[in-house]
Amino acid sequence: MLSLSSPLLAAAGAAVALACCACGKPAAVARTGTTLPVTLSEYRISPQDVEIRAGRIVLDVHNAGTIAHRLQLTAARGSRVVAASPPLPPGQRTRVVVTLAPGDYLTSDPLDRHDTLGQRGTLNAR
Ligand SMILES: [Cu+2]
Repeated sequence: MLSLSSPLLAAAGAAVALACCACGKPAAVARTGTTLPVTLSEYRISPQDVEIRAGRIVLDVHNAGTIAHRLQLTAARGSRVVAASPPLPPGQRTRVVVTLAPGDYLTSDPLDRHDTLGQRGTLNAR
């Protein structure tokens, strides 16, 4: 009978932990408060995966890149666009106010298909 202290069990535990780390996906950033700073750059949205409280949210969008970018927020189910910023020149910022029901959303920059180059992420409102 395997005891909890057995080296085999310890090895199995380590293998599971390694497998989790290997997936490489950082845990979603949890944000409190109603303002979410979002930084756009070539070709990234930061934070990429974020959890925030549902309700009225101010997306404080800053283009830290060297080309124009914009932010689009889409409902994960049914892909309805719930909020979007205008295209922002490099260095510019804008605030987008949106009221989010609890649920999953996708962030992306559809400008010149930047989303296909990796400029996308997830937002979970809970
Ligand atoms: Cu972009």
